[in-house]
Amino acid sequence: MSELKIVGAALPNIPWEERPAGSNEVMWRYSANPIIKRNQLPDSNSIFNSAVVPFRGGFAGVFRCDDRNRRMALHVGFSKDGINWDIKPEVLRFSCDDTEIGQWVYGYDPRVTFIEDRYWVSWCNGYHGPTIGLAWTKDFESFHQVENAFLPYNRNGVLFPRKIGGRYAMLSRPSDTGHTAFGDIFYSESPDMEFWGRHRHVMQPAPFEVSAWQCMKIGAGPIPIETSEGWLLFHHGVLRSCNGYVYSFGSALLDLDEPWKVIARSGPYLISPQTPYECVGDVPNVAFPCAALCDSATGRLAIYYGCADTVTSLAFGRVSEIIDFTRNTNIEK
Ligand code: BMA
Repeated sequence: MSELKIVGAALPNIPWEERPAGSNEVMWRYSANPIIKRNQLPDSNSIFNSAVVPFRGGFAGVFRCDDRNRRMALHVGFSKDGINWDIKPEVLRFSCDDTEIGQWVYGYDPRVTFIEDRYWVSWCNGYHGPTIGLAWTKDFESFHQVENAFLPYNRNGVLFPRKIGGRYAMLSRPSDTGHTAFGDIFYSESPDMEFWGRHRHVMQPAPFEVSAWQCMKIGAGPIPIETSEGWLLFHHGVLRSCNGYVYSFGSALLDLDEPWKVIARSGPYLISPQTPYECVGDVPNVAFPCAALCDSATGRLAIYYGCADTVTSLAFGRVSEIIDFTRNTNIEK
């Protein structure tokens, strides 16, 4: 196999900790998790399922902060090192040309990516049920909301970091009003970030006997990472146990030009809720990734994931090892 190439900028200041001595885990947790506590803001009940990107030599992010009325809101944050975050106490509000669309109802589970000349935010946006909201910013101060990408109900809208075949591209997970036991990932294209179509099926929950952690529903996580082997996608999966839902995450490799074609998909999870901060909180047993930083020069990777719908943590890995793991444990035949 030729040498792996990762597309994207070098990120020498990526938050990082080496794999603990004696560990054989493909991904390992940061020793000082969780990095963001539930009550970091004066009025926050929980801060989790949040998205970060490199910004002006440091990092910026959009954070899901549920307040003490248990309203779901988004907040902007900045960090020099990706670990210690200054999250703004005021809620993020978008400007929007259309008041019907711009009227804020609720928003959660943001993702952020840089495309061409601006940062795009996608999130689960309340509009007669959850759908995919889209907005852009250049400075993380003013944010401009555009049309919702899809009809409700839809969640986990994740943009690709560049146009594919000349069009913007997004993964999403059509669903319904509740936590119903279904959910496949689809691929959609847009010429202009407003009209979305050419929908393609990407992947469905795995059979229970094959990979039970992802057998009930699945959803795309962080922005896919472009490599010479394909797009590296992290996705969460849900197991319905006798004691409630369990959210873990694993990995898949998607075709570079036709990303609805799955090259490989991990059978085992990478991270499942096992530590106290993942198992205990407002919603126990949740590990839910929404962002990844990658240093293309070294292949080091840092994933930000929400824990128990309460706090935010970091896990580390190496892109080449995760691709090998995905191929070696492939369940897509
Ligand atoms: C999902 C989303 C996530 C949440 C998860 C577990 O459907 O609502 O925000 O982390 O459920 O509660």
